[in-house]
Formats: sequence, structure tokens, C-alpha cells
Amino acid sequence: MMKFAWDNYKRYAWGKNELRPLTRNGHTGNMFGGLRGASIVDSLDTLYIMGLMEEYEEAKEWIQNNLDLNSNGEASLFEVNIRYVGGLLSAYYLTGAEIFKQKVMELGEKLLPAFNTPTGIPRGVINLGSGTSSLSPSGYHVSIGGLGDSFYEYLIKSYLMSEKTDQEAQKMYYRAMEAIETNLVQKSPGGLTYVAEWRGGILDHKMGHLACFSGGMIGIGADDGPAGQRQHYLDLAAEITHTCHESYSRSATKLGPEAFRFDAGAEATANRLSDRYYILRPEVIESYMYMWRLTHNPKYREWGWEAVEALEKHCRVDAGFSGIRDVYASTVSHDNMQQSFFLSETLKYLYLLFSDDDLLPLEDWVFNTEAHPLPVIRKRCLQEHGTMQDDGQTNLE
Ligand code: DMJ
Repeated sequence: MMKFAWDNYKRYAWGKNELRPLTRNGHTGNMFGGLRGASIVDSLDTLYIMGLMEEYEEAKEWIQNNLDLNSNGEASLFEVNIRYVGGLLSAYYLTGAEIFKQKVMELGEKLLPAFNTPTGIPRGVINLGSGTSSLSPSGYHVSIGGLGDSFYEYLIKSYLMSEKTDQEAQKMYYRAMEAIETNLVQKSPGGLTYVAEWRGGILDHKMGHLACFSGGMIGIGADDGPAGQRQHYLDLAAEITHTCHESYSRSATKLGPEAFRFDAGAEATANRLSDRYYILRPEVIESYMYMWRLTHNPKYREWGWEAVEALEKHCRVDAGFSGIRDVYASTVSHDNMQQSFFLSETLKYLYLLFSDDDLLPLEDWVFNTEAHPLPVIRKRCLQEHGTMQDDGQTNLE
């Protein structure tokens, strides 16, 4: 599937941001501030992990010769960070190729002005040419996920070190989990567990949008916790992942809608037309992968395989993979877009779901929100290999 998606991107959209498989061309989009080749940067680590070395080499060569970071346009800090910074960083850590480090340092410098705010919380939009940043004139905003994620990338990129000890970090995790559980975790009348959405300060009890993001995340956090609470949060993660699977299995295509609800007798299904699309997103499959690694319950691989079959049946078209407009329609209508996160995330998580645990072990690698693996840097490693400074920052050699 990866080779098919890549070959068609290469054939019809090389150097553009994403492939339009029905019209057999590419688009440059506008959220990357004029940067090009999003699918190439997003795919580097997937190609490498899958051993598609010829394809990886052509991607690397494109980065070396054609990735122009001197574009001049408004970019979403979040999207550039998760796809370009994350993609280049993980390619550097996986392969050691200097070109990726060089490019990510250069790009990182260009994004830094967005962090120059009184709070240190970055502005959501940055003009890559002028360096001016703004809150959200184009509708881009900083989400909590985006904020957390950008800090993680910058933490590594800048070789900074978190001052938190493992125990403090654990406490923070459980405080956050308690808050989520108390305020957001809901049980539907039909017995499905989900995480309700929080919008602008109002809890929407009927919305299960965040559920699929949360399944694997809660599981992976719980796995590191003290024995007393570990099982509780693993069970919660399993219940939420079950709900996500239900949202897939209750559709005609066996792919899930963008958002699902729990009202008017509907359970884990989208009753609004505008929620019924599926754009090749990874979150549910991502949760299967984490839950497989944490429990080795074969049902997660079975569910992943159901997703593979559905993708092959409904999303594969002659020149790539496409999203679909209504998961409940048995005759599908394609949206003509092969999202770069399909190559970066959906296919990578599927590959990992069916691989041995020692391929990118979760003790050593953490995936950013675009599925780019970054190394877990432990305080002990930093002390052994770096020079501790008085302010707690560390210079790694
Ligand atoms: C990806 O770009 C990332 O997973 C992001 O965090 C959310 N949107 C897409 C996938 O759904």
C-alpha cells in the first residue's frame, strides 16, 4: 500500500505537497507557507522503516537538492512543526544523515520568532519569509495538542532538557488523567465509553470526536504508571478503543466517520451529513497499534486488518488512495485527496501493528502527533553524554 501510494505521488505530484489521485495531479496547499514536498518529508521515516530504500534515497535526494526553505508565505506553525520539523528530525535520528539535521536546524530558526511572546506560548501563524507571526488571521490557532507537540520537537531540536523528574512527570500525567476522567469520560446508554469534546469552555456530552485520539494515548501513559492505577487506565483505554472500533464497524464501508455522536438513539455513528467523511485519518488505527503493543490481544490486529481491507476496497483508486465523503454510503464518492498523513501515519501505524515489538520499541521512541518517531531522551543519558549547565540545560555532543 505504501509503495502504491508513493509511486503514484511520485508519478503525478512529485515535489507538490499532496497527490490528487482522481485528477492525477498535485496541490501545493496554503498552510505550509509556500513550502513544498510535504508528502516527501512526511514519508521519509515510513519508507526507511519499511525498508523501501530506493524510495527513501530518492526522497533524501529531493530534500538535499530541492527542499527550499526560503519560501515567503503564511504557515500554520502546528502543521509545519508536526510534518516538516517532525519528519526531518525523525529521519535524522533514524538514519544519522546530516542533511536532515542541517535542514531542520535551518527551518527551526525560521519558526522561532513565533515563540517570542510574553508567555512563551507560540503564535499559531508565522510568515516564513518575514518572520512575523500572528495569532490567527487565517483561522489557524494553537491547540493544546499543537502546543504540547511543538514543545516536544523544540525540546529535542534545541537539546534542552526537561527539569522534571520521572516521578514529577508521572504525577502530572495522573493529575491530567483524573481531570479528563472526571470531566470528559462518558458512558453512553448502550454502554460505550467515550471522551466527550470540550468546546470553548462547554462540555458537549454527545460528541465522541476526541475518543479515538485518546484510546492509545491513555493506554501508553498508563503503561508507565504505578502498578495501582495502571490496570484502571489500561481498561479505560481498551474501552475507548472498543468504541472507536464500533464507529468503524457500524458503517457500510467499515471506515469510521470524522465525528460521531451519542444522541437521538444513535451510538458511535454520525447523524449529520457534515460529519460522515473519512479522509484517510490514522487515529483509530494508531490506538489499535498502541493497544496491541500494550496487551497483545489479537483482536487489535484483527481490527487493523479490517481497516486494511476497507481501505483497499473503498479508498484505493487507480492512481493512489483517496478519502471518501460518506462512510455510510456503499457506493463511495471520493474526495480526490491523498493526505500526506496517510503515508506518514496511517500506513506506518498499520505496519507497526503487524511488526514485532522490537521495531521502534515504545521504551525508546515516542511518536509525535504526525507519527514521526523521536528518541526518548532520559535524564541519565543526558548526564552521561552531555555537559550539564548551571541552569539545568544540557549540551549534547
Ligand atoms: C495529522 O496531521 C495529525 O495526526 C494531526 O495531529 C491531526 N490531523 C492529522 C491526522 O488526522
